[in-house]
Order: sequence, then structure tokens, then C-alpha cells
Amino acid sequence: MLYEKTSTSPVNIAVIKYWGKRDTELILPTNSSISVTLSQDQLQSKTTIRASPKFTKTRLWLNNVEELNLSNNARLQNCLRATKKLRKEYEDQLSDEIGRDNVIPLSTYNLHICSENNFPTAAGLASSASGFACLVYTLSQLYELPISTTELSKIARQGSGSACRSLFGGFVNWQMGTKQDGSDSQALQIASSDHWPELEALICVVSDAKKSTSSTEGMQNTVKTSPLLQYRINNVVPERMKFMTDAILRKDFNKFAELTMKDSNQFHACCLDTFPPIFYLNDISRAIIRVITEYNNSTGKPGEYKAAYTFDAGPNAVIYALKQNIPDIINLISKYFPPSQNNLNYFSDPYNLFSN
Ligand code: 2P0
Repeated sequence: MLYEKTSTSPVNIAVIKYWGKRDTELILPTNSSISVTLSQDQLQSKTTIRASPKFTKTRLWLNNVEELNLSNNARLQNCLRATKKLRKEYEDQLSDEIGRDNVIPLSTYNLHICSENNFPTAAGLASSASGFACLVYTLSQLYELPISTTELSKIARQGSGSACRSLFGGFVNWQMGTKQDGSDSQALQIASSDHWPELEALICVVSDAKKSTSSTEGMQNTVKTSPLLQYRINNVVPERMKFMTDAILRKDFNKFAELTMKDSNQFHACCLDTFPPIFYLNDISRAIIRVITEYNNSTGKPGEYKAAYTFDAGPNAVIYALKQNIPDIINLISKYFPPSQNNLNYFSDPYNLFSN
């Protein structure tokens, strides 16, 4: 007997950034964060999982070629163990109701997992977020787990912190929580994707090369060495979380844009404040910041914005803007960064709900 499930998961791009862990095993962050989940048209992970009593061991292939060594991958093991445990509890509950012989003992079967991204992996485009969200979501479907998405987010978080946010569509808050066991470090939806359909994201792929400093390693060096990060955690993020939530709920693009750009700037300032420093932005990234700043200045009204840039752990830009301004922005970007000269690709991606 063979049991199989396939699902897809979207990427999310943070507007209040996660950077730093207080517990590296449970993946508990040093601050809460907020993200927007993009539609799955352009960037998505797809995972197929098969379970069979005939499989002699659990195996995982990434992007159809590379078989991962699972024995030294603690994060994957944690996700597999946690979902398997829930499946076992569910099987016990079902056994009481319908008899053990009528329950498929999926929790005892080995798995074959195929996971692929339709975009560059580990290039600062949130591939670990969509990848782990997809793994955990597909497991929950295969195992028919009777749990909420927020409960599931606590398992996805243990694969990759930002993955907990990709389980929801729309606008998502990853609450850092305060408990040591991580039981309150979870994702919650602030608003669904149809709340603000005019908001779109333009993704500018400056480079699809694998980043030189991984997020996992980089953020812990920042925790150890950056006084600016401590200031950010204590004095900046708590207030920004409130203002950003409010801006999203009120669909206030000016406030949303201002906070998004300031938070991206401060995250990269923390990278620069790390010792030795971490450089994720390159010359093209900085030029994009200048073009968007000039574009915003062209309104002539301080505090009014037509576009907001944000950068994650890589040089690629994500530009949030209202739908009516996207053609202008594409014109600007293609004027200043002709694809043939800069090797910069871009595409527009209205965020959308990840139906689950
Ligand atoms: C974020 N990033 O909030 C921030 C902004 C990158 C910059 O989440 O170690 O891959 O797997 O928990 O989730 C990237 O960090 O790190 C990230 P781990 P993750 O989106």
C-alpha cells in the first residue's frame, strides 16, 4: 500500500524583519515579525510525500537531484518527529473509536519526500520559508492531523523560523512568545489576502547566486556582537509591530511603506553592525533604494509614498506598491536597470491567499 500527498506553499516577505534567535534548537526569535505572503504564481515550493510499509528508510530529494542526508539534519528530524507524534496520538484516538484494525498505522511507515522550488534556492528569496512550510503542511495532510494552522506553525517554525509565516496567506504576525518551551511562539493571520487586493509586490532578482552568509549563521553572529540589534529588539520592534498591524488593518499605504523601508534599513544596519560585518546588499540593491527614494520624493509631499523597498538576506529587492503605480515602477526599473546590462530580472506578483 502506498499513501501520497502533494501540496504547494508560497514565499513570504517580511515587512518587520526576524533576525536573531533566543533559542537556536527550538527556533525562538528575539523579536516578533510581520510578513506578507506572496501569490504562488511566481515563487512556490512543491512537496510530494509518499508513505509505505515497504520503504526501508525515510529519504528526501531536493529539486529533483540532490538527496539530503537526513541523519545530520536536526531541523528536518524535528519536523518529522513532531508530526509523527501527532499522527500516533491521532491513531490511538481513532483506535478507541473504530478499532485498531481499521486504522492505517502511517506513523510507523517510512517516507519518501520530494521537494522542489520553482525559483533559486538559498538566494535570499525565502526558499527555506516556503520549503519547510510545504513539508510540514503536506505531512499534516498525509497524516490527516486534526490541528489548527497556528498549531502547525509551531512545528514549521522548528524547520526554519520564517516558515511558520508561510502557512497563512495575506498578512501574518509571528509572535515571538515568552515561554521557554516555545508553546506560544506561533503565527497568526492579521488579515487575509482579500483584505487589501490593491497591494502588489514587484520582485527584482538582482542575483540568484547562493548567499555567502546563511541567515542561520549570520543572525547568531549579529546576536553575539551587535549592540544595535539589542536596541532594535528592546526599543524599536515592539512599537513597530503595533503600528504596522494598524497600518495593514487600515490599509494605510503611506504608513505601511514608511515602516517597511525603515525596518529593512535597520535590519541591514544590524548586519553592518555585526562583527565582522555581513553585507547582503550590493551596488544594484543600493541603486534601487535611491531610485525608489527619488520616485517617492517626486510626489513633493513629505510622508506620502508610492513604493516601498525591502531586502532580505540577499541583494534582491521586493518593492511593495499599490496596483496603479506598478506600471510606473516597472518603467523606472527597466529604464535604470536594463536587463541586458544588469542581468536584473523582475516580475510583478500580487500577494494572494495560500488556500489550506
Ligand atoms: C525574515 N529573514 O523575517 C528575515 C529577514 C531574512 C531577513 O527569516 O535560521 O531562513 O531558518 O530560522 O527563517 C531568514 O531566516 O532563518 C529570515 P532560520 P530563516 O524573513
